[in-house]
Amino acid sequence: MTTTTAADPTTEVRKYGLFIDGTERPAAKHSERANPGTGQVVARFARGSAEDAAEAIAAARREFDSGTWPRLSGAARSQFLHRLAGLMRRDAEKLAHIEAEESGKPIRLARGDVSGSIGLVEFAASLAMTEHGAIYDNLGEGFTGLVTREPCGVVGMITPWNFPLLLLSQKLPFALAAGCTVVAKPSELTSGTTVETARLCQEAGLPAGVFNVVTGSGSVVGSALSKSFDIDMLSFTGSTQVGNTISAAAAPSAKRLSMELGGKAASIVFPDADLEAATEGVLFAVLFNTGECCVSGARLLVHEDIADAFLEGLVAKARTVRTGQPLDEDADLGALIHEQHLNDILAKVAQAREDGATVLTGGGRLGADSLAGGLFLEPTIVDNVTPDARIFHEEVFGPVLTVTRFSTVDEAVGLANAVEYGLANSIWSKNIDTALNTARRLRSGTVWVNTTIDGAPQLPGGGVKRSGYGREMGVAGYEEFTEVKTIQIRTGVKEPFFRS
Ligand code: TAP
Repeated sequence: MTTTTAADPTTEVRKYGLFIDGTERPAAKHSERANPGTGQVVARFARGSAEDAAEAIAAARREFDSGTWPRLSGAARSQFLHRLAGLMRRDAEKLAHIEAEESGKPIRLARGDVSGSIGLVEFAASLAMTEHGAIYDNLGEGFTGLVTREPCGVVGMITPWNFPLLLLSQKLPFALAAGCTVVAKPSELTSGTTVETARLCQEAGLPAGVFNVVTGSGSVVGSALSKSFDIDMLSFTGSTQVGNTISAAAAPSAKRLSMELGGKAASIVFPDADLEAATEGVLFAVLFNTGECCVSGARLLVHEDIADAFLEGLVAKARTVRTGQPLDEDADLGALIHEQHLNDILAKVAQAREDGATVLTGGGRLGADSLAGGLFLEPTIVDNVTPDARIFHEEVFGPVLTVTRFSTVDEAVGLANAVEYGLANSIWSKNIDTALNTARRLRSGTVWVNTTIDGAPQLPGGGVKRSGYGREMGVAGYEEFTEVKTIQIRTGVKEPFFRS
């Protein structure tokens, strides 16, 4: 493993307000965010109150109930989304810079997040034009059924810190395409690009009150959104624990929920895989976004016949990965989100050792030279992890790969499915029977075959089991933000029920 030199630390502190009803304004309190690689303060966010949240909800409610947005044609909403995509493209480098500095991710990845987000906005623009209801004209003479799709109303969006812009973009453009109005609450640590998006929406001509952002803590602002009776749907991405708190808080209002929660994905390597591609893929799966990724391939399940040789190659490659400051153009891995998280990861690795695992490489903090003072962790591979070890089940959310061997397809499927999560898994095999039969038996919302952490705006993603429910992206992601209404029409005279 090598480390790269520090990149440009000359950053002005960016100041963000609350974005409510078309106006950006300061709050009574604020918080500061430091770049986790350098410790330098890069942003100042408004800390919204429950009253601020109520004001934003009222604006979104008014716009949904009597504003123009839900009543516009799909073509008009599509045009707006295309304008938004154009502005995001204009500001792409700025957005990537903010994303890297606030979250600690390498700038190269942040650029990918921004272009992925633009792709989602453009895809949502196409759905605004093309999605429509259905007519049943085969119900017999004089009876016609219209199945319409209406926007589901005011949507609350609560998002985490690992992909601030991308995860917002898996929700916002689809909700806007459907005609919903929105109140978003980003993570307190990485709120910059969400407020930037509100600014761009306004520049693109979105009416005031359609998209509101209330930054601040989950326990205040997030909780206010969860409990509100004026919000029709809550779309949440984050931990299973907070998701459960939100579900309970939302229950009295019976609002619709979409829950994108934690994960513990497996990379399953069969002996007939392209082992070079699998080595790159397994490492990418666990180290992508420094392991702070819900679909991170945190568990390697490898066939016992090839395990030793495969691990030798994997460890050698892991040692060449470049960890660097977020703005370093050459960094593959960046900084972790906060100190407590880094310490939690180290504690989980220590617990794994106590449970009998062997650390093959990594396992420690990095802090030499340009990384001094930053929150950096070595890429870590932990062998001999049995299914009863805690680290086999718990989300680590860092650059830590566990290794477990299997001998049959049944055993591989059993191990992959043995965790409470079900977000994604990857299979490495050149045998179509093995690959497809295994894919069909895995309990996860996504399965990748001979690829990993891949995707396209057309392809939905989401979880099963404790990874949540609901889908984002694709047509399914758009439909989440719609309500089905059936209109039944009798023409002519219907035979009477009453005889007199
Ligand atoms: P969480 O701690 O769950 O926080 C997510 C969001 O919920 C933040 O905006 C947070 O606000 C807010 N929140 C906290 N307490 C709340 C409450 N009582 N009521 C309402 N909102 C509340 O997650 P995180 O640490 O930011 O992100 C990591 C987690 O997200 C991992 O478990 C990961 O697997 C999951 N994740 C899942 C997916 C998908 S697609 N399934 C994608 C990415 C991440 P503050 O933190 O600002 O207070």
